[in-house]
Order: sequence, then C-alpha cells, then structure tokens
Amino acid sequence: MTAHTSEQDNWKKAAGEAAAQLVQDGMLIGLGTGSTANYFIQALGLRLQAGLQIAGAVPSSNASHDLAAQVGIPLTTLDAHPELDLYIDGADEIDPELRLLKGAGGALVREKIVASSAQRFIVIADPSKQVSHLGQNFPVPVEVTPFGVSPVLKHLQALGASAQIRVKNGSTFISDNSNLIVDCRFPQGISDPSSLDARIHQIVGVVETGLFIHMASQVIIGGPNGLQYLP
Ligand code: ABF
Repeated sequence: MTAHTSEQDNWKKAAGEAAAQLVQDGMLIGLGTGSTANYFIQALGLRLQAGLQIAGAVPSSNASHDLAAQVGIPLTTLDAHPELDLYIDGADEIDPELRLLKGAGGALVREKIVASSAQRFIVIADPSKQVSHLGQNFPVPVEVTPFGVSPVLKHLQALGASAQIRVKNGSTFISDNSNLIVDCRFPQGISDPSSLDARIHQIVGVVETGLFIHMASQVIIGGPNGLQYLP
C-alpha cells in the first residue's frame, strides 16, 4: 500500500500511542528503534509525565537511548535487568505468520537481544510493512564482525544472496556494536525464512541476522480504518 507520508506518519503514530497504552506501572520496558518506535517512546514519555511509573527501560540503540532520555524515560540496562516485561518496536516487513524482517536502521543485534529478553514483543507498524513473503521489499541485513567480512560474503553468496556491505551517506555503515552490515537480496525469493536464518547463523563471523522468526507476540497496525491487532 502506498500512502502520503504524513498519512503514513499518522498511522505509525497511532500504533505507537496504542502500544504506550499497554505499559503498566512497575513494568520493565524495551524500547525499539526507528520512526514508529520513536512515536511509542514519545507517547510513553507523555504517560510518565501524567503519572505512570515504570521500573525502567532498555533502549535498543544509541538513538533510542537519546530520545528516551530527552522525554524523561528512566533508563536501565540488561545487566541490571536481564528480563523485561514488554518490548515495543517497528519492523521493515511482516509476513502473514508474523515473522519479521528488521534492521534497515542497522540496530538489529540490540533489537533482537532486547526482544528475546522480553516476555512479550509487540510490533508496531503501518500497512506498508505487511508483505506476503519476507524479502519482498528489503534485503536481509546480516551483522558481521569486520575482520571476517570477506569470507562471510563468499558464504552468503553461496547461499544464493547478492550480498553488499552497507554504505550510508557515502561511508561504510558501522553499527552501534562497531560491526558491518551486509545486505543480502535473494533473487530466487525466501521460501523458508527459518531455515535461511539457521544457515546464515552457521557462518563464522556472522553476529546476527534481521530475520525475527516467531518472536513477535502481537502486531499492531495503524491504518486508514484505525488499529488492527494481529492475532
Ligand atoms: C526498526 O526500525 C528496525 O528494525 C527497522 O529497520 C526500522 C523500522 O523503521 P520505521 O519504523 O522507521 O519504518 O524497527
């Protein structure tokens, strides 16, 4: 679905605000990254100003850390609190089984760690993120230790990927973990995301992939007809 940007922003905002309503007193929250997650962070900041008291929040990126600090969210770490109640984040693609492709923003490793540390992971999105098959609109991002990137590229190509080291604004993109991101397009399509994820993980030097398989507890889509909750 294509939509005028401001309309799409309103849908992202509606999903982010709906997610903020799910936060309860005393909870430990994971904060996602990206424009949709930013709406959630801002809405959570407003709820805190109105009296909500959370036990703390763990950001999934330096950018989310900075925004959360700005809006008065009390920050903590996974070292202090290794188990969270709720993680809220956006996604790049969501398939009918609620499998996700994430990482266009480059924060996939911390996002996956925070997501896997939370009892519930709720995805917030606008309808443009819904796809029939993962890999339709975005490449699969793979975070790689710089020392091993050349052999990793060869292994990814052997899996059928057209693999490219991510460049942003003319420079090689470096993640918050000081790693490289290799974007992998699969011209044949991705028939089994779970098996692809497992095969990529077998490559030494790979830190993590942007395939989030059966991690989402629920998806909230903001759209022209209001909010849709999946399942
Ligand atoms: C994070 O932000 C990433 O995993 C994903 O790449 C991106 C989605 O961004 P946006 O909400 O700006 O579309 O969730």
